[in-house]
Amino acid sequence: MKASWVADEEKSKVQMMSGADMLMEALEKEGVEVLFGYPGGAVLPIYDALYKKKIRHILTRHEQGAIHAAQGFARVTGKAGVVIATSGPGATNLVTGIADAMIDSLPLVIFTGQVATTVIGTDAFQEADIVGVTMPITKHNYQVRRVEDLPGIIQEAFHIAQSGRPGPVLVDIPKDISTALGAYAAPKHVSLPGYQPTVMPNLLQVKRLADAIATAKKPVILAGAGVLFAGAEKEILSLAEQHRIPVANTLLGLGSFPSDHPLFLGMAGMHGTYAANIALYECDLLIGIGARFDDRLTGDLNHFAQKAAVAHIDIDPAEIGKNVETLIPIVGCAKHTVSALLRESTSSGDTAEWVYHLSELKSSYPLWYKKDDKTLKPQRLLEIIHEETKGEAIVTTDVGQHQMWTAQYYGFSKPNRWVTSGGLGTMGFGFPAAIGAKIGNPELPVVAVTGDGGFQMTLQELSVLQELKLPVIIVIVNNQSLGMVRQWQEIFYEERYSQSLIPVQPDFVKLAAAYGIDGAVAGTEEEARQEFARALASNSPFLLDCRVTSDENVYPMIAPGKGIHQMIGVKP
Ligand SMILES: Cc1ncc(C[n+]2csc(CCOP(=O)(O)OP(=O)(O)O)c2C)c(N)n1
Repeated sequence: MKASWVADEEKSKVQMMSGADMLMEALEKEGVEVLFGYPGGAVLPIYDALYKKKIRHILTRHEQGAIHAAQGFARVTGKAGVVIATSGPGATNLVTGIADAMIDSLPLVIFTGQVATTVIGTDAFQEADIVGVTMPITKHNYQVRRVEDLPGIIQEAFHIAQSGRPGPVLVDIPKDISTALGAYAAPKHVSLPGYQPTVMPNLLQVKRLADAIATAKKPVILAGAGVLFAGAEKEILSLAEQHRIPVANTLLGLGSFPSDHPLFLGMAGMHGTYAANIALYECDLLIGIGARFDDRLTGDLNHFAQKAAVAHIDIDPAEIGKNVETLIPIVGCAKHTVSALLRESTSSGDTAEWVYHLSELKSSYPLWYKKDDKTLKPQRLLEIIHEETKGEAIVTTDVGQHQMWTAQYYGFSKPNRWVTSGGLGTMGFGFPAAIGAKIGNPELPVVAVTGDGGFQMTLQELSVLQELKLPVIIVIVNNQSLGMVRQWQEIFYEERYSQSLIPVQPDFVKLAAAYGIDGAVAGTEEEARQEFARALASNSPFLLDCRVTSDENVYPMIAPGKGIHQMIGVKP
């Protein structure tokens, strides 16, 4: 075994290869099966090397489509999404997706072409300093200056993107590096002394948390996306059930806890449930797991968990204490940390009264909307989609009201089926993300819930659906407005609807038809159910234009600047 490995290494040491071929070799070594990208001058040698390879390449119709598709792929598979774009405009078209992946901790490896090293800094054709531009929005980035460095850099890039707190890593490859011949040596292992993410928790801190659990009367778990990245759903369920601790989710943490579980309070934050937000307000012990405590979750920090001892479990030490003062900081992976906690915490506090109080709040102040079976209510539409897919689908969204209604009404109960742009709030994300999600997980139905506004930001990717015949169902929640903007203008700007109403819309069904995609309009519950069922059964691309009531608002809501307990639109 050893001898053959040595022989391989010896052989590879003397092998001369172009930079582009080294890239292909490295991608194969990383087990990459699919790339999302768009060609251009600076990456021509890379695309030429790809031509000879079996790696699948999805040609999106815009680089933003490629990166959002890679994000959808990463979100449902847990593997790095891989993107290629050319220099200059190709690279800058990726910027929104890179920032989005950074804030939502999605593993991506992005290869950008660059002008030749001989002309860097001369404002050469299609030159943009993408390394400089993306410095603050990547977990790490590189510009390759020696062809021999490529295999090692690529190995590091995958390692950094996928380990610790995942994130996007960019590798900028000047054109002359892609064409240069170099001695290829397969890298052996990554050695980064300055980057050693802490996976195992400090057991003394775990013991402190176990002690706090043993005496807490009003504990609550806030489970974020870190739980999903770590695959710690079972451990969180055991922790909650063992100690009778209610659980709330962040927006991105949905799916990490069964939505029909009696201890589940729902999503917390700006459009969270009353029970979840009051739990975070009144609790005496808050256990945050893989969550960032961002402002959309906490509301005014002066009112957030003020009566609580805060324990924060996160793999990224920079998150702990960043927004919320933390009494018990635990750096570590959610799975290992909660496993250690389960071993350590043998006694529970008396939480019976607290659990009863919160379940009363849950049933007394549920999510609500005015029902009307003659029109199509957007909330009802999401319930119908849940019923028709039996809650099993992968659902992606854009940003706005439809995103919040999906989070509130779809009822996610399984991990890695919820794909949304949480931190950056990127309109145009949902549809291309659905393409990547379907490629990553072809077994499950994939539904892209989008707004009539957001869909028009990346609808060129209909061409990809057509070409690949990907059975993605696009559901446009068509309220003929930039709904979330309209809602804020209604509530906080005395109904001055400045640039948010869009009465003239394209005929979306005809638009889909132009791409050879079947579609339908739905204006009632009945039509929505029928057409959605038809779409699902067709196992083909489908666009459903849902004409929902246009003056609907997302409630409940924490008004900007208010505390988490000061919600509007709560109705018994
Ligand atoms: C790229 C981008 N531009 C602007 C915004 C600000 N914004 C947030 S929600 C929203 C309205 C979205 O409208 P639509 O896509 O129709 O969805 P709806 O809210 O109606 O469901 C806007 C403009 C954004 N989030 N992203």
